[in-house]
Amino acid sequence: MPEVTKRGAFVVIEGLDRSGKSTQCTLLLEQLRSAGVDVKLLKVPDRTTTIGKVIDSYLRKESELDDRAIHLLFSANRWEVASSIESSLRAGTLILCDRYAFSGLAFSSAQGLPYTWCRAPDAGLPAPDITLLLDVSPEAQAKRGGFGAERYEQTELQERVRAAFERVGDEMGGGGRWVVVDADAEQEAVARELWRHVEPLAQGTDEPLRRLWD
Ligand code: NYM
Ligand code: MG
Repeated sequence: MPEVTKRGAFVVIEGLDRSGKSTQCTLLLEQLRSAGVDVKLLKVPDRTTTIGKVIDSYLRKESELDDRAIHLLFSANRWEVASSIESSLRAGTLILCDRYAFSGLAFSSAQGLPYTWCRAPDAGLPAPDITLLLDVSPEAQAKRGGFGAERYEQTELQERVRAAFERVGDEMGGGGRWVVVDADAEQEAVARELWRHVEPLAQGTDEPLRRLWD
C-alpha cells in the first residue's frame, strides 16, 4: 500500500505597510511552533540575495529604476525561492510567507502599470493554500506612528494599493483561499482570527500544490 503523506501548507500574509504583517507573522510562527508544527518563515522581498540588494537600494531611494524593471526584479526575487518553497512543502514543512506575488501586483498596478502585464512574470509560482490580507484603514495606518522613509510609504499611494488589493481579492474569488482580516482590530484579536484560519492547515493538506494564476 502506498504511504499517504500530507504536504505542508503554504500560508501567505499580505497587506499594506503598517498593517501589522511582520508582527502577526512572528506571533503566528510562535503559535505554530508551540503546536509542534514544522514551519519556516520567509519574507519577500528577501533583501539579502544579489537581486534583493538591488531592490533594497531602490526602496531606500539610493537608486532609480524603471517601474517595469523593479517589478520584474521583485518577481525574480520570488523565483529565487520558488523551488525551495516547493521542496519544503513536499517535505511536510508549513511555509509562512510575509508578502508574496499579490504585493507585486498591488503595488505595481497602483503605480499605473497594466494589471495583466503585472501578473505575467509570477505565473507558475507555487500558489498559496491560503492568503490572509491584513486590511488596515487609512485612519488606523496613520495612527500607527506614521510611515518610514521608504519608497511607497505615503498615504495617497497606499490608498491606491489598498484598492488594488481589493481587485486582487475579487479576482481570487471565494473558496477560502483569499481571506480579508480586519487589521484595525487589537493585535490579539487579529492573531486569534489568523489562527482560526491557519489551524486547520497546520497538520498539512492533501490538496495538490497549485500554481499562480490557476
Ligand atoms: N513590494 C513588495 C513591491 O512593491 N512589490 C513586491 O513584489 C513586494 C514583495 O516593497 N512597501 C513593496 C511593498 C513594501 C516594500 O516590503 C517592501 P516590506 O515588507 O516593507 O519589506
Ligand atoms: Mg515596509
